Amino acid sequence: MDGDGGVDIAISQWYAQNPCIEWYENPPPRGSPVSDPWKRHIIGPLRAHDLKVGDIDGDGLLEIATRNQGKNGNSMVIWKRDAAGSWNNRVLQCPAGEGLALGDINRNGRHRRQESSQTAVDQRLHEPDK
Ligand SMILES: [Ca+2]
Ligand SMILES: [Ca+2]
Repeated sequence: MDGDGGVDIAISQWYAQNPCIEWYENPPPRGSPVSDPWKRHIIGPLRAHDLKVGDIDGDGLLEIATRNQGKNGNSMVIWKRDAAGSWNNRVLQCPAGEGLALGDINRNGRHRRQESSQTAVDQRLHEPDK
């Protein structure tokens, strides 16, 4: 998440009163992942059942794609960090359901979000935001 070579962890709080998306900074290369503290960073105030991290727009920086579940899973949220380090998001509508995957499905060198839905037979592909 911070480009320092240490693999970080992104999660969503689910049961908190004010759920949010957050990431935890892996101590390496300055420390140990098992004995040093992981710094917590807040991304934004939305709950997500599904979460994937990838370079969706091909600019070399990681974005986050999230989705809720069931009838609340009728939208995906794309999170992108700006030059100042703040995370901005965009909500995209999709069929209700759950599941989320990233992949370069049309082989253009960039990830595309692929949603899967337990209630929809079809799967839809969405172009990444530019
Ligand atoms: Ca890191
Ligand atoms: Ca990117």
